[in-house]
Amino acid sequence: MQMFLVLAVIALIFLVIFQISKAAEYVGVLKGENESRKQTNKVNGFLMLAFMVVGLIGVWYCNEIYAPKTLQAQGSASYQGEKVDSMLITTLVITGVVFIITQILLFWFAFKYQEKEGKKVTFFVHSTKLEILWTSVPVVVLSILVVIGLRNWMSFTSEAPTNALQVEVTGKQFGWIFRYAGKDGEFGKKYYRMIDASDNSLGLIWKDTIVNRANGEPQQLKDDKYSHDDLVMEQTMYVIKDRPVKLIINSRDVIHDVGLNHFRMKMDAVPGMPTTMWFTPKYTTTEMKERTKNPNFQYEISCDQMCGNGHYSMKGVIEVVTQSEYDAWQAKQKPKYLTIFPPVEILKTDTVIKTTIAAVTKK
Ligand SMILES: [Cu+2]
Repeated sequence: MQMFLVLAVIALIFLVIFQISKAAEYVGVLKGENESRKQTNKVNGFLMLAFMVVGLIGVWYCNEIYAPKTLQAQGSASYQGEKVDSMLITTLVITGVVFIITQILLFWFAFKYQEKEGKKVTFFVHSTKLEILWTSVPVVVLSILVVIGLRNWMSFTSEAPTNALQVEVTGKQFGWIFRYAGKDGEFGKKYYRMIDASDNSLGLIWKDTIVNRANGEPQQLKDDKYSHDDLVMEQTMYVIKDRPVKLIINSRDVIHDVGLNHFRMKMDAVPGMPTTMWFTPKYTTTEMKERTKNPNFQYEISCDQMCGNGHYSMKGVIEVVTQSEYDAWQAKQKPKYLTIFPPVEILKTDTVIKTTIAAVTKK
């Protein structure tokens, strides 16, 4: 309803402008061409001022309505993201001030210096001082912004703190695969030719095997013990409040992009070229539900790179929990390796039971 009213007001304003210009045209016909031009000139001058006032009010009004609906209003959910927010605010304040000053000057000049009887235009060709001024000021201001940006970028992509939780994130058409190093703290090796959609989505080398290279030559792969306790899961990633998390980002097919809007983080997932970034979550998911007053709140991992026809469906969930909740969750997880290759003892017990049953049935 509100939107309809806004559109109706805009349509009415245009109608009024149209009617005024029509009326001016008729006046012109009656008064003669020269007189009419002077009249139109005056009307246009006033319209410029009106457009400026309406436009600036519109900018302020849209900001009032839409700003609270953006993620900006929630605040950053990571400590590093606060720096991103402060950069955004600084840039918006600088460009906002420049925008308002230039727009006011633009429309005010159009009104003030309209054609008038006996008024002559100043002939002004060049001013070196002015050129230097309006080149150097933006150069200095933009350089400062870029340097601050680079410094922050380098800190998010530099070596993570030693206590950081490491999570490997792999993008695929269309979803996310997360891997934790398990108890040994080391990620097992993987090889893309080992990828099997049914039980080895990352291509972990967890048995001695021979695969064919792209050129057809056989290649011997050696079982990597570190892969045996790796935890592999899809769609939901667990991270810990107040503990840095380092993401090691890969892609299994095309270029994806790990977009973490609540944490103000983003990084491309490039096939064959792992990228990294780290951040420290500030609020647990439960705390965020209270902060946003939204019981269904979820931290989202989205794909920020058009990657195919299912791109829109690449929504993953991040659960930010406390250290104890994380430990409890981790204790419940079973490494994928154990599902594919059940421990020998179980097999043995299973065989004993089967033999006993067979023996009993025989009797
Ligand atoms: Cu994608």
